[in-house]
Amino acid sequence: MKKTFYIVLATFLLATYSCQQAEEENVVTEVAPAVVENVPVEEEPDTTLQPVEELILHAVGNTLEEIAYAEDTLTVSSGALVKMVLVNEGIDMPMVHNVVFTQPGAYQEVALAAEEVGASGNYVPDMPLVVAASPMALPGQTVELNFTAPTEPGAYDFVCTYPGHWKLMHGTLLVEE
Ligand SMILES: [Cu+2]
Repeated sequence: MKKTFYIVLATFLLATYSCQQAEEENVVTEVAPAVVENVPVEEEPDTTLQPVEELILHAVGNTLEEIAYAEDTLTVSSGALVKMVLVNEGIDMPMVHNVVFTQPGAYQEVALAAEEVGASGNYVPDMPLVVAASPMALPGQTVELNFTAPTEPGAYDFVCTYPGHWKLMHGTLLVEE
């Protein structure tokens, strides 16, 4: 009778031990997939795969009759990260220039709205027609502008929004697929 009790007890203990072992195994198998799931998170920053394109634009001329952009057409790929540099080669005031990219055909409307905004608003109107705008470059200054090119291909405009400059200073931003 006692022997039977010990056998039952031994079987019970063994069963309990096996159960604990199974639970421990379960814990291990639960941890393993979590580690695997973490791997793609580390590989996630794919923004580095977005193409970066560099543009340079020169503002030239030293009288209000001569002012112009040296380049009348700039080309970028749709959706590209654009690193843009505007070099103001003017020497005297008021050869103050910026570059504002606008929706197709909108450069004049944006430039006239910019005159209303004035110096306190940096001559950049807050309107959907504006795609991106650089700071003002004083004579001899170089300014930078980083922006994302429109995803919709087309012939966009760019313009200097310093008062009166838009008539002579505008061009085309070709956004290609
Ligand atoms: Cu200008």
